[in-house]
Amino acid sequence: MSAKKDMEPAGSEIELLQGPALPMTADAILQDFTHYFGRMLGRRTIQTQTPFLYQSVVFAVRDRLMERWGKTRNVLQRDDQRRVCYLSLEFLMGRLLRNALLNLDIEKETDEALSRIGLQLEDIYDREYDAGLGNGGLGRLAACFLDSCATLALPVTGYGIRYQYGMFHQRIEDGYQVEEPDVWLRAGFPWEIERLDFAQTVHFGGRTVAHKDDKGRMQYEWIDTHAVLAIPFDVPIPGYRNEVVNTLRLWSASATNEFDLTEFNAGSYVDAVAAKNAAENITMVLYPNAATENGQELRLRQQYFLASASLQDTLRIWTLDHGEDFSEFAAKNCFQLNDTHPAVAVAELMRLLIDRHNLGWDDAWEITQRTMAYTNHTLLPEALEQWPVAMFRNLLPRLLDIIYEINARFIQEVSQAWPGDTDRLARMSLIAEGSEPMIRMAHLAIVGSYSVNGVAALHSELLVKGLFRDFAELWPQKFNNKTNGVTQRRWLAACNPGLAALISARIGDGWVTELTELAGLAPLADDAEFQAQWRAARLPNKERLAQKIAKKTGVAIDATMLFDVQVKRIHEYKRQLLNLLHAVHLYDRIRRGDGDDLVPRAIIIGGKAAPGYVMAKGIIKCINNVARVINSDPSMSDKLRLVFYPDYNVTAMELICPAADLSEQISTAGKEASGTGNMKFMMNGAITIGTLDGANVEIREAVGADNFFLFGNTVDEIEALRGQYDPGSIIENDVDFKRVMTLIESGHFNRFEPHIFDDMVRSIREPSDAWMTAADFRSFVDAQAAVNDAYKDVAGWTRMSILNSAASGRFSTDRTMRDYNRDIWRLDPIALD
Ligand code: B0W
Repeated sequence: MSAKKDMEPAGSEIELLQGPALPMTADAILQDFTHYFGRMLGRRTIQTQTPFLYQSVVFAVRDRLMERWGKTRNVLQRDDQRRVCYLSLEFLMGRLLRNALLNLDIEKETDEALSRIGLQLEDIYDREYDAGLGNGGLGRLAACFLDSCATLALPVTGYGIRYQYGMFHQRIEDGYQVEEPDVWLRAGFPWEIERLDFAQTVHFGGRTVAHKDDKGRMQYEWIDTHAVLAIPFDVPIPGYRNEVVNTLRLWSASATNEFDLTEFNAGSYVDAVAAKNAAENITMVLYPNAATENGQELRLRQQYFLASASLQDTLRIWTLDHGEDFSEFAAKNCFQLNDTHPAVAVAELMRLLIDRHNLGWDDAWEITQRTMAYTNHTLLPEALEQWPVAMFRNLLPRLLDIIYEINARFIQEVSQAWPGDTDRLARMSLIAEGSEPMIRMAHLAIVGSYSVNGVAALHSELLVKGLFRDFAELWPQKFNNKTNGVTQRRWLAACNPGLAALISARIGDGWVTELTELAGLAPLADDAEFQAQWRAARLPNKERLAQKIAKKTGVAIDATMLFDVQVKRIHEYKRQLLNLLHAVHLYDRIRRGDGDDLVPRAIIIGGKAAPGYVMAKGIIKCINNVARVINSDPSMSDKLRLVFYPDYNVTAMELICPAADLSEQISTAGKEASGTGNMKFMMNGAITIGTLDGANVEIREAVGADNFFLFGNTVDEIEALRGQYDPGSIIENDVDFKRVMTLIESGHFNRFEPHIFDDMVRSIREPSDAWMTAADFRSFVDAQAAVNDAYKDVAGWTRMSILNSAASGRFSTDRTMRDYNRDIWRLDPIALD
């Protein structure tokens, strides 16, 4: 051990970590709660509407996390362990209190403490604001990863951005989505600790100058920049009952000087404050993932800000202990890039090592290539990031120099591997030439990384065969698959306590940390008594959701109906439209008196559309219009309900997934990289209706074809169809489809709003429709008919439900993280004393 192993500035360790730990009893929790509520927050009476009750509970819990957090950090420093920085522009954390109590094993004690003063823990949970620092699956995956890494005691630190405004709130007005800002920090975020002592400076703009040093080596300087301060806020990430507490470090931008004193003294107060605002804009708002928003300079600023601050932080920690000796750096550090969003880190690490730490190019490049690993999350061309070279030159001139140099050396390597293959060179180059040259961030990420992975087996295969084929031919060993997962602590234990208790009563609670133990449920799938208990455990979940829907939308749903659920971002490739066509088909059948064999069904759709995505917003409006017609038609009342669930988010999913019978995973094959909602539904006993896309393929393999409703064209069939696709004749030759289209096109659902659905309907009829909705209509409707029949057989359906849960073991992020660790990270677990 070296003399000083300290990530923090020198100072003697305070008593906190040496004295007796805080008791985990109801008495002690109540005492601490009272202290915070009365003494710190200055409250005298208990009013349930204030945020102070919730805050006081969090402070009492946070104290208990704090001790464990300190110990975890101490051990990390002592053991000088290899660690991973998970770099992500998104961490969709949701609420943290229930999860913290579960992992610390003090839910009962906290409940007891609060009930003594007449409070309900459930009400306190409801006071917590959902931390929505992400768009959807990619951000929620990062959050599930953190939970699993802490539970597996893996030294992984999340690095992200502390957006002032997270994912917007969605209100539905006259059927339309209206966006409202998410002011999630208004009442403070009591989990976070500001670490001003670890602030970093990040530079933008200016220019580079080169000169030779006294040894004749070229030195580069980036000068005349605008500097912005990056201030870290740390959030504790507790492992499940293992005393580990990892860290999520979120950066907030601030002006380096509160404001420019020269300008201030010269009398231009406004200009002085403007500079401060420009700096703070960087972390103001999360981009709501829209192709139309791509290319925004502010977004590039966010990406660089995250990459630079996080790398500087890592180098700060490194040099505390190792000085300027980087020989072991790559053995002790790994940076996992969550998609290309933080990929500029490849060039930034080069810059820091060369310009700041005086390494030569080759040494710096070896370190970079040995520390960076890249995860791809999408094949959609519009999501593949490219930045204009001109923008880089203005904003990050030194980084552009470095990217050009990386590219020059890379092109050299390619031309040696394939002499004379200029097409391939152009395809693989980091720069897309053209009237406006662009930097291909995915290529930068691949070239700079030792590992490139996709997020489900099919997706990884398509990457290697298609999008990244040239690279996979050059470096086959870099490419691998890591199928996504979800944490069963949040997505079963916490959100479905009734079912969780039933499962634990039968097979023990080992599944909470080893999800494959759910396989022990399979032998019970035909047991009539267990089946009855299974249904009895799920029914209150459906009632709870029905109540919430009634409150939010005014639509009454009976809990015995088939709950048919599709919740996810609204996107054409996810095909909410196909779901809607089926709803209209059912409506049409019932209207015609052809609905006698239909089981009562509630179709529930939820999700946000990017504010600039016109078609997606049109789809929301259309769902709402169809819903209004269906729900106000008395002949539908006990047969069919359609609801749009507003403001879908993590907290909503915690209510929704335990209540779903049918999980809609109906994307065009080849478009959904993995999906993770599909896994949450499965775990909670919903049965999937889905295409062979993303992780659906593996879900079906795990549960067996008999317990999955498959439909639709495969990836190969979709590709073969392109060019000869004729939706017009498909519609013409299918009476059901034709009726559905006629109803919609006749204005039945938009009597007083003429033409509002024209573009949407036209997209279905277009031979160029990339999502091929019409191609899968018939098989979707047939699969739904099979669902209908299966639901009538109560025992048969329950059996399938149990078998789905039982087969979900593979879809835990505990497994995903073990896979990453085995193949990419190679971390030792934190060895707490
Ligand atoms: C997210 C955000 C942005 C952006 O802000 O520009 C661009 C792309 C994404 C994104 N999200 N790309 N892929 C995803 C989703 O990631 C999850 C987790 O791996 C997958 O389950 C989904 O299939 C994928 O769509």
